[in-house]
Order: sequence, then structure tokens, then C-alpha cells
Amino acid sequence: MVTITCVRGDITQQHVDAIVNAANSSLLGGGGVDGAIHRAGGPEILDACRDLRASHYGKGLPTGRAVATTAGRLPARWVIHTVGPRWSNSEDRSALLASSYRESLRVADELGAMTVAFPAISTGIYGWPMNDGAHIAVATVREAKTTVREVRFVLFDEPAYAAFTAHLGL
Ligand code: AR6
Repeated sequence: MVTITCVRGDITQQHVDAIVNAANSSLLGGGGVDGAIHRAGGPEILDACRDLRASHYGKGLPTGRAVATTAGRLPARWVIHTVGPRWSNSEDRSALLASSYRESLRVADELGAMTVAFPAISTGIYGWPMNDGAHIAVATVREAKTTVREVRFVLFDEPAYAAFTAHLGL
């Protein structure tokens, strides 16, 4: 069974098998977690992303899907890039957010990753309300069938950490 843990901190500093990136469809970088991962991991990650765009993902990575690359200089073996949905007031996109977590774990299983660090996908630039984002993250990982041993949620600030620990009952 997967053990779920929760820490406050910077995801690029985590010593885990795989770090999940809250990317966008282009896979070519951005702000937030994405910018931090590319900055800390170095150009090898962007090179691998460009290769993906030139091969399997010519139109980009669809929302709710995930794909792995090298982690470059990060203290991890892989980065799993996933694209969360943008928050919408008029449309319920929860299934896509759940899919980002589920698909990331499916890719982690394929890689044989035992420890995986997740950020709070979609809760930054994509505007998802933190409490709901935490609820979906925790419920989806709890229900997932995965060979991953530890899922570590890495939360950047106190409100995010408080939301996740509340949903985890910690
Ligand atoms: N470590 C852990 N959490 C972080 C870090 C960090 N280093 N930096 C930010 N967060 P975001 P999104 C938190 O915006 O909402 C990019 O431009 C942040 O406080 O990184 O899925 C992509 O290219 C927030 O709670 O991702 C896309 O275009 C959470 O991580 C777009 O942003 C996610 O915030 C994706 O937006």
C-alpha cells in the first residue's frame, strides 16, 4: 500500500526517484514549479522535452496526461511531466485534475519508481482553489492502484501545507 507523506518545501530539493512537474502542453517550460525544475535540473531536461515534441508529442502533451524524462542535475532519477487543467468557474474539470495524478503514478509504475514527489498541481498559475485541489490530490492518490511505496506531497507555503494535512487527517 502506498504511504502518503506531506512536507513543506521546494520540490526541486527532494531526494526521490521521480519528481512530478506541473507543466503545460508545450513541455517547453514556464513559471512556477516548471520554471524551478528546469532551472535546477539544467538543460538536459529541456533537451529531452524537445525530443518528445519532435517524436511522440508533436501537438504537445494533452491535459491530464503524463510523460517522463531524465531529471538532469536534480536529486532524482526522473521528472514526470503532467499537464493539469486550468481552473474554470463554468466547467467542472476535476476529472482532468484527478487524471494528472493517476497518469503520473501510472508512468511512475512503468519506470519502477518507488518514491514520487508531487506538487499541488494546477493550484498556482492555473488558479485551482487550494482546498479543492488538495482534496482531489489526496483522494486520487489514496484510490490509485500503484506499486509506488511513498507519495510525498511537497507544498510551497503554509496554506497549501495546511490544506493537504487536513485532507490527509494529519
Ligand atoms: N516547489 C513546490 N511547490 C511549488 C514550487 C516549488 N519549487 N513553486 C511553486 N510551487 P504552478 P500550475 C507551488 O503555478 O498551477 C507553469 O508556467 C505553487 O505555489 O507551478 O499547475 C507551467 O508551465 C502552487 O501551489 O503550476 C504551466 O503553464 C503549485 O506549486 C502552469 O505554470 C502549482 O503551481 C501550470 O500551472
